[in-house]
Amino acid sequence: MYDLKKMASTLTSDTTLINIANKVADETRITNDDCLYLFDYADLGFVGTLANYIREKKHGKKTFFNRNFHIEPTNICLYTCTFCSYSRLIKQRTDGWEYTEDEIMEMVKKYDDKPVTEVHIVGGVLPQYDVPFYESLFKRIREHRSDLHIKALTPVEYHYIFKKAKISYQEGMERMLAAGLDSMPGGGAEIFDEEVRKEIAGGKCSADQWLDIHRIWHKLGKRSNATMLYGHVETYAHRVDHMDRLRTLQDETRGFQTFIPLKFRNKDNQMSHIAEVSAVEDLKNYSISRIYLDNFDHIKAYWPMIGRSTAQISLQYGVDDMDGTIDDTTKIYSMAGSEEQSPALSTRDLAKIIEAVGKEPVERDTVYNVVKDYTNYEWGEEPLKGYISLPTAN
Ligand code: V47
Ligand code: SF4
Repeated sequence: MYDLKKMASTLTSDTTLINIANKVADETRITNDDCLYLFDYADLGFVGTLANYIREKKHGKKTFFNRNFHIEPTNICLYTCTFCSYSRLIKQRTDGWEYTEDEIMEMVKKYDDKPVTEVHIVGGVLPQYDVPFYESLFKRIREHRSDLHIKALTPVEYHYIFKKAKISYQEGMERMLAAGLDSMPGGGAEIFDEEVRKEIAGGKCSADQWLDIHRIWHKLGKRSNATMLYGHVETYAHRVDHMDRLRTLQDETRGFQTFIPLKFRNKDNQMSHIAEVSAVEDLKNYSISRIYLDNFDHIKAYWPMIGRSTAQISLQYGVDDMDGTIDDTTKIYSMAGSEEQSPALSTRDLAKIIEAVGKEPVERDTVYNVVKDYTNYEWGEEPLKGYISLPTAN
């Protein structure tokens, strides 16, 4: 590794920033005040240098991705989060979809001959999608394809369905585990600050409830992810507070695998009047989260939301994971205005995107076991048979 302390002093004469760089070099945790100072005063070059140093120390040039597909059981939702472009309210039910268990199983079966390792299930909240529904669905998926990792639902859904079933979070998560749930995705976290949460995600589970459900799940020996929706009405202090609550829980349980910053996209929602933040802000945010969350192994750039180009650049700014091939199976971001309208990348294309910035592509499973290391892989001329379809060329 290079000498970060020396490098930092060539980048800035600000003693607070130099002290933060020294902490990173010495593997000393930065404080909330340090974090806020980085947001307020550091430039992209500075935070990027620190973040890439940490990223290379943890993972070298390895960049992870997986092969997955999404199922969104419904886009109709009882809640009315102001940032959500995806949900159709009950009133506009004709615009929406509500898949039955059999229809969802048909979607799963479409992947029977594909080498996917994960199904990611998340959607709106409606009464018919309750504890018995999900227990039965998870059991059927497990029976149908035992090697497919089920990453499903967030505390938003769990809080709702457990309350409806009048069972505790503990009993509920134990039942989900018994039915075949393998891990939890990171959604529904938004911003933990109570005031902001009330403004943008009123009515759904609180920050404490979100954290409690993850805590219980981790204590059952299982893993999950965490997200942060940024770039809307929150301040930098709110972002620091959000990451502080995650870092604190992670100290207790070590159950989080990946932190996924989600950039607010402003198409067709109640916050469309708010301009989206710049790519520089996105890269700063990735970098600072890499620096602050010293107890998280991975930082993910979710390319269907941020776009493949920014995701590619983010690999120099602390990010070591690009999520998956997706196969055009999620609508959440195309409906919110992402440049990725039909998100699908073949394994080969994901690998090429990663290699183009000098990194090494590694296919992982959901819990970061290496499925295949594609470093220096000979792809040949033709797309590989059986791989998920190639996207449009750039
Ligand atoms: O919680 C909704 C976000 C999340 C918008 O764990 C929006 O591997 C931006 O959590 N602009 C759901 N974001 C998606 C999610 C996720 C995605 C990929 C991987 C994983 C993982 C988790 O999407 C919601 C919300 O924060 N979202 N609307 C919007 N307009
Ligand atoms: Fe419903 Fe989730 Fe959209 Fe909120 S973000 S309205 S909980 S689908």
